[in-house]
Amino acid sequence: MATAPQAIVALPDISRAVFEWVESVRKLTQPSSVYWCEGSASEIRELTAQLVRSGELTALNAQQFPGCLLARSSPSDVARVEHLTFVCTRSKDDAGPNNNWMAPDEAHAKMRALFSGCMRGRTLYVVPYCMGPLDSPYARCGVEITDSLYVVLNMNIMTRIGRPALELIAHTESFVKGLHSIGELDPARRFIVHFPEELSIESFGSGYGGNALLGKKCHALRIASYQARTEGWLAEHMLIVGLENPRGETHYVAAAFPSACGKTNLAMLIPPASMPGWKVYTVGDDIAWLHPGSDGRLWAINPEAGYFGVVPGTNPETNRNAYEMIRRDTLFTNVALTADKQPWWEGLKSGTPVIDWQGRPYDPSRGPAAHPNARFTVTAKRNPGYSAHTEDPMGVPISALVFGGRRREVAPLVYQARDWTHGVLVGASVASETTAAAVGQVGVVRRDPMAMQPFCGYNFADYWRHWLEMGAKLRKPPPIFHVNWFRRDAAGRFLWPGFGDNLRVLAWMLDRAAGKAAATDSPIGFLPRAEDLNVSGLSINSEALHELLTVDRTLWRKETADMRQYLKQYGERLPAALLDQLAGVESRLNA
Ligand code: OXD
Ligand code: MN
Repeated sequence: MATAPQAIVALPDISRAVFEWVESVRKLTQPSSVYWCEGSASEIRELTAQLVRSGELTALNAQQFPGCLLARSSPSDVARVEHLTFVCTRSKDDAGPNNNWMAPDEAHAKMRALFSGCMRGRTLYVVPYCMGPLDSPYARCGVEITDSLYVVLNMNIMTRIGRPALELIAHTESFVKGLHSIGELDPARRFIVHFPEELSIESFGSGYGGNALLGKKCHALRIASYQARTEGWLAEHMLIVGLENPRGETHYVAAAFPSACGKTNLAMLIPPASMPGWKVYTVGDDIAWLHPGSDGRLWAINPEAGYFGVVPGTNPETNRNAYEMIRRDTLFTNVALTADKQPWWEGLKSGTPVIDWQGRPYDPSRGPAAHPNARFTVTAKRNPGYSAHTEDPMGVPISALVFGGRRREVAPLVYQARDWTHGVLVGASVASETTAAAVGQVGVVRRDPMAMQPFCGYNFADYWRHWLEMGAKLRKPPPIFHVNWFRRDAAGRFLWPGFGDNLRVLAWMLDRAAGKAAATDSPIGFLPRAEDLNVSGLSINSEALHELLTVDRTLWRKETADMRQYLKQYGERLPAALLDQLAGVESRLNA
């Protein structure tokens, strides 16, 4: 018997709560039309074609880079703006010294004035999205309203947009409200504000990824970290990578590094030829949502569906998989062009730039051809190392947690925290040289605890307490490590080759986790001896290896004093356990 075709419910009729919010924003922003995104492939093709017709996107060389497009930002809108990013909790102390704070009423009034009538003559796009696999109990949904089609196309790659997300919202009755307008792209009228207590985000005046793709940093880190604290999980700035050893056993590692410090490269690592039998699978390259599992272990999902990665430096030697991945169906932002419209960037090692990232004839005296923070947006499924477990609703079990920073000196290649509590101090102590991912001076060392300085949606003191409590809940907490791939010698040369050879360090960690590898007990934690690392086939001299694995007590005394000073600002709220751990390191250094 034939069944009657099911009537398709119009998108605005799926969730009353979403419809009412869209209506209130429509009245405020006064767009000429409202477009609800269905999320189908044909719709995305049509929206893309619109941007190519309008000249906002340039189609790249179709033979060499099929399906690839180039977008150019306004030159003053090329990175995250931490100084214009606010967390607006009722109490200032709940945002903490780690955030810029504004009172919610003041922030609402400021943003209302900016958004008022800002979409006149424009289309308002409604983008329902899901962070995490649609069938995962850990997934969370949001709706981004934006007047930028470029943002819609990026959100389509980075998240799961459209009807299924809206249906999930109607079912769960909960969603994060994200309101975005590019405004006039005027840095003087640019604000990215978060209301964690209201589960809402308002972003005005920027079209750049971290400021404008609200599912990413704003939702999946700032709002999610706040939600995670009340719900008993962690939202972290971490990649998730699966490592299969030659015996066929796969273990997953989650690793936090500050922006533009190689998370995507580590997540997509290519094993060196001298480590046959190892395989690497990527689950995520930027964000991990970690939950205690019923088995006492820590489990992780990647809330994102794509990569928004740094382009410069990518080449077949540094990361063959990334290089292959971005040769088709990739949206490039702020790269240069060759004469035959192939994308070009510093570190590519082939081709010649003719047009720079601003669309001008390339002139080396004006700086690099591609912007140092030029990006690719690409679906994770294009990654040749895409893990078959990426979409597992419960995620993957984590065997080791890693923190790292970019430091010329002080931090050795790797060390292991003595236990979870010490590991929280190790994470809280991360310091790193700043990069082009955020507006500001590049190369200055700053504290970036857990690589979350720009992304934690509440007071770090409460966040560290939450980390300590999470550890207490885990019957089998993963060991915690710290790495530094960026140590230099006196002449400024990198001591460690990095990239694929980082697997040597990861392999030691997994052996430590399994209780199989040796280490020496140092004042800052457990370090491998040179003979504990697999360096076969690696051309590194023994002095360099020795330097990489040495703790300089004088530098570390300065480091712990600096850390003590840094922690002071968190006052009474700081968990005493962290100061106890710090005192332990100090006394071992002085012993
Ligand atoms: C990013 C960042 O874009 O951290 O991932 O800035
Ligand atoms: Mn990031």
